[in-house]
Amino acid sequence: MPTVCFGARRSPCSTVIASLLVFPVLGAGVAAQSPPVADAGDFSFFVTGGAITLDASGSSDPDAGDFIETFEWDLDDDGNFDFSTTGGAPGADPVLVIQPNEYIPLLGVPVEGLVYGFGLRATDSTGLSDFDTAMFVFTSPWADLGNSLAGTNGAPLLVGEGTLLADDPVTLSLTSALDNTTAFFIAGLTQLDAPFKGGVLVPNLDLAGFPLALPTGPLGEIIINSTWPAGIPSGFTTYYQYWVIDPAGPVGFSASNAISGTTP
Ligand SMILES: [Ca+2]
Ligand SMILES: [Ca+2]
Repeated sequence: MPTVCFGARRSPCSTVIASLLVFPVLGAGVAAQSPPVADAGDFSFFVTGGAITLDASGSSDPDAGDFIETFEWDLDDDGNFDFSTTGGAPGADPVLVIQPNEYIPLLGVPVEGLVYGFGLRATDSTGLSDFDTAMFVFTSPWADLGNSLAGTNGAPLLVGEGTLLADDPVTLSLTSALDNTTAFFIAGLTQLDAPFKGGVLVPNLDLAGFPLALPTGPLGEIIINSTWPAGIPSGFTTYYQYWVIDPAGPVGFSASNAISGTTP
């Protein structure tokens, strides 16, 4: 066995060699911990008025036996974390559902189409942290399904407004219809998309009480203000369209675009 003394003049040399061999062994025993990797998730869309789901389940910790003990979220980008989960091995729950009454005080009523960034801090059991940002866009619960049929004043326009949360106000506005005529308001539970009087009838005739004959008045408008009923399950979609008695239409009718509303 070769003897290497690294110029040490102490004797015996073997003592020095033994010390050099011990250091790497001790080093392995106190291996440096690594911070976790925070992952705030992909770009997400949420319906205005609905709950948002913060999902950090893509986060991880590279150290064997270590785990992410705390997930913290900063929704209004003020540096203070507003929501958190914490827990011991195998780690904190990475998914957090935030209700509108929890996030509106921080964000205000969300602006549809605006991109929001929510900060995430993931901290492992040794206190090391990593940060990531989730990007969110709030979308309308209403969708424009098209299929208007032009009449005297062009294509009648139907617009839905409201969060579609229980007991919140909801408004359906028809404009650009022929004035002083009759319009048939159709609300359906399913989408029919059937050819009808030169156009397309979008809502199915499957809801009691419809079609509903209403006057367009001198302005060619019909504004319905109501309250969204309670008890409608999340993700439930309804469909709306007006058909207007109008001699300028291909078969004596014009039609509004159809819209759908989906409860958050
Ligand atoms: Ca770690
Ligand atoms: Ca905050």
